[in-house]
Order: sequence, then structure tokens, then C-alpha cells
Amino acid sequence: MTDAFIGLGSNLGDSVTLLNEARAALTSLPQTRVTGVSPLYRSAPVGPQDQPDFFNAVVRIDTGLDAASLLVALQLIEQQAGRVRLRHWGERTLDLDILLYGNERIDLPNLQVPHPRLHQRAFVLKPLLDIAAEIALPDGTALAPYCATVEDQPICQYSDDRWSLIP
Ligand code: ROI
Repeated sequence: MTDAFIGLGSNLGDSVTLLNEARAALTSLPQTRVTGVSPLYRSAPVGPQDQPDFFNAVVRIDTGLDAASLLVALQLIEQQAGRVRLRHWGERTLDLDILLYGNERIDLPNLQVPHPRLHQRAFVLKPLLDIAAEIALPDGTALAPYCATVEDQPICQYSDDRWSLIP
């Protein structure tokens, strides 16, 4: 079993419902247990600014799926949510990213883990550190100190009854 972290993001449609459904879908993955759920965040878009704010969260799983199978499963969940991507770094219905997969480094054309921009983005770092304060990259670099470097990125916790923190 591998301890993995999935980043969830949406800024098209009913984002909170979409993230909630994605989280339920993660619970239903084979050989997988959800072990942590971050608070929900609302964040200004990284990328073109003429798009809606994003909703973001991070879910921790313990999974028997290998990384490639997990990626395929996440892509299926995105498709089932009617995933739309309008442009590069633009608005999207649902984005599910493997942020960390145990201590593995994966460098494939379609899958890079740890997520290469993980440490540069407040919308990933904040929810990730909420549920795993001591988390580090595979080379041992702690992620908490990076929080200070993303403080210029507008983000705040978003309270919504549909989002319970109970895994
Ligand atoms: N910006 C924010 N705030 N949240 C995201 O999830 C997100 N996802 C993306 C891009 C377009 C880079 N910007 C984002 O893929």
C-alpha cells in the first residue's frame, strides 16, 4: 500500500459539488482508502486572470494501485465529471493531480511525481500541509518552509456544508 496525495481543483460549473463527487469517487476506487481530507479553499487563478476563482482541496489515500493505474482511474473520474479544459492554464471543470505517491519519483511523458510545481503553488501547499504538516519530498526536503514563498497568492479557506473533513 502506498500513501499518496491527490490535488483537486475546479473553476467551472458547480465546483463544490464537483469536488465533493470527486472525493466520493476516490473513496470508491479499488484497493484504496481515503485517509485524510483537507479543508476546502477558494483561490485566485494561477495563470490567466480573466477566469473564475478556483476551489481546491487535497485528499490523502492509502492505495494498492500503482501510479499508472491510479492516473488512469483519476482521468476516468475527470471524464465522468464532464471535464472541460478551455485553454492552457485556463478554466477547468475538474482537475485531479497525483501530487505525491509515497516516496517515488516518476518521470513519464504523462505523469511526473512529485507534481513539478507543487512547492510553488499556495492552492496545493496549504491544503496539503493542513493534513500532513510534516510532509517532505522524496529527497527529504520539507514542504512547510515553502509556504512563506507563496504568501502573495490569494487563497482562503471556504466553508461549505457539503464539504465534511471526515474521510
Ligand atoms: N489556479 C488555482 N488557483 N487553482 C488551480 O487548481 C489551478 N489549476 C490549474 C491552473 C490553471 C494552472 N491554475 C490554477 O491547472
